[in-house]
Amino acid sequence: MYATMQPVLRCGKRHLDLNHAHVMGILNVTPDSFSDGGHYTQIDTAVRRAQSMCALGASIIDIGGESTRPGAAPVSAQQELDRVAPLVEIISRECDVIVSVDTSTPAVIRESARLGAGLINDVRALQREGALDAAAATHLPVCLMHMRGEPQTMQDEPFYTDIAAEVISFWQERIRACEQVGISAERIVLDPGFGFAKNTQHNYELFQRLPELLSVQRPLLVGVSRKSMIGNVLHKPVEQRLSGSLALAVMALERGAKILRVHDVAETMDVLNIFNAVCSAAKE
Ligand code: YH5
Repeated sequence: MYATMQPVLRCGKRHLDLNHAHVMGILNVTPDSFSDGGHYTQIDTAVRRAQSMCALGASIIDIGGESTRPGAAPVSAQQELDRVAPLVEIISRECDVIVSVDTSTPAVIRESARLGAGLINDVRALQREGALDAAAATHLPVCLMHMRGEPQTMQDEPFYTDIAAEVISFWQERIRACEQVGISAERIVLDPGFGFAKNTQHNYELFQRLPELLSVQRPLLVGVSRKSMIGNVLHKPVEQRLSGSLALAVMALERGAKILRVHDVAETMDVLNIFNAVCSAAKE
C-alpha cells in the first residue's frame, strides 16, 4: 500500500485543496520590516494590502508581527499581539482567504485562533515554551520550519554534512513532539527554512534537493521571495529581486512545493497559472 497524502488541509472554517499549489502572500506588520519599509504598520493600509493580495489570487495571507532579521529588536508578547490581533480579526472576517499567523508566541497562537486564523506558521517549529500546547489547543494546522538556534545567531557559520537528511531528521523530531501533544501528522505542513541558519551554498543545495524532502509525505511550503540567496547570486538589492524570485518559484513548483510564500502575489500567480496549464495539458 502507498501512503497517500489527504487532498485537503482543514484550516478552521476554510480549507486548502492540496491537489494544486497555492500562493501565500506576506503581510509584515513589524515597524522595521525591511521589505515594506514599515509603511504597513497602519491597520487600514495592511487590510487593504491583504484585500488586494486576496483579489490577486492568494489562498493564504501570512501575518507576521515579529522581525526575524538578525539584529532586530525583540518584541514582547503584548506588542506582537497588538500588531497582529486586529489584522487577524478583520482579514479573516472580510476576506475569503486563510489567515496564517507567523508567530512563535503561545499567547499569539491562542488569540489568533480565537479571532479566526486558519494556520499557525512558526519559524521556531513550536520549540518555544508552551507553543506546542497552545498550537494543539487551536486544532489548526501548523507549519514547522527548519532552523538551527535563534534568528539572532543562526548565521554564525552554519555547518551541515548532509543538509537534506538533517532537515528531514529535524522535521521528524518535531512531528513526533507534535504527535505527543495531539497534533496529528495530517495537520502538519513542512518548510525547509530558506535563509535560516544556512549560507548561500546550503540554500541552493537544499533547493536543488527539494524532491528528497517529499519523502516525508507532507505538503511543502517554500519561502524564498526576495531573500539574500537571490541577492547573493544576482548582486541586486531587495527591490530588484522579482525575476530571481519568480525563477525560484517555477523551480519550487517543479520540485513539488505546494505553498509559495511570496511578496509579489500578482506575478507569482502568473507563474502558478502557467505551471498549471503545462501540468494539465494533454496531447490532442
Ligand atoms: C519562511 O521562509 N521567512 S520571515 C529576508 C529577506 C526576504 C524575506 C533579505 N517567515 C519564512 O520573509 N515563514 C519568514 O530578504 C517565514 N518560511 C516560513 N514558513 C523572513 C522573510 C525574509 C527575510
